[in-house]
Amino acid sequence: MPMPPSGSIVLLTGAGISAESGVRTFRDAGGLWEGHRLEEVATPEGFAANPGLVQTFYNARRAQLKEVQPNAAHAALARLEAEWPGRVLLVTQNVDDLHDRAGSRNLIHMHGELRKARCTNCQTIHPWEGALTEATPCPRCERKARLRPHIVWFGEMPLEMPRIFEALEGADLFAAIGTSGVVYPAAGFVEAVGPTCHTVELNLEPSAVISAFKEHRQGKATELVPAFVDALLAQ
Ligand code: BV8
Repeated sequence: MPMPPSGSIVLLTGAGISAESGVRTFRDAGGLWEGHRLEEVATPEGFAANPGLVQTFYNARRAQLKEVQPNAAHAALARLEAEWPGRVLLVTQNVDDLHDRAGSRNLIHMHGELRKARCTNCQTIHPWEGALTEATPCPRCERKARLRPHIVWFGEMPLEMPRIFEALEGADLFAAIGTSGVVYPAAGFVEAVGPTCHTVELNLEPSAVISAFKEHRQGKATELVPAFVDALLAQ
């Protein structure tokens, strides 16, 4: 892999890295999550129309986090961050906490996190483990019916975009892992790196943007990612 020995690495992960931990991917559900259409459960309009349905949908996914564990791919990326002499930034589209639990620290959840709630009255973001209901008061401003999942829905601006694009511009290596390349702006990140940056896609299937990558490796994340990290750390 052509890159300087302490170069800057930017990683992008999607649902595919958590698939082998038992977290359903977005595409496997065929765009239907637990039988719900995207528009119903992952848009601000859906939340406004039926907040109870959306809170129940996210409460179930938040509860599932207690039943799943990080896998060897999550662990390998945490090891890369700990042992690589240069900068490593991990940007994840995933709202699960598996990268956090695997030990990744320089981590951006660009689509938000299941284990956080945001008050639409005072904008405070709270760590949140249990269920959210319309009756739950905001711990800070005490207003009821104003807490929502701290999740970026379709039509909403993903988080920390300036920081992500700054890292992409200076990257010597960009790797996209387990993402279908359908959802923007994440799918466009590979186009935002400089001309000398090496780009590689690691995926079970070719993504929608595979042609934009200089290299691609096909297989399961728990096999590809540890080998990818071993090769980087051995150079
Ligand atoms: C925005 C939180 C602008 C919710 C999510 C038309 C064209 C282009 C773009 C658009 C368009 N119409 C609308 C848009 C914009 C829209 C978009 O891209 N829509 C798509 C559907 C066309 N994007 C947005 O709305 C974004 N915001 O654009 O804002 C703006 C500008 C100004 C001001 C305000 C706003 C916001 C997008 C964020 C939406 N929220 N998540 C939740 O999770 O509940 S996105 C959702 O899709 C998931 O979070 C998921 O992370 C994400 C992407 O999916 P993937 O992670 O890639 O997962 P997927 O299942 O698709 O693929 C899995 C992959 O893993 C596959 O490739 C598979 O092969 C692989 N795999 C499976 N198993 C394994 C594996 N790989 C390795 N090993 C395995 N074992």
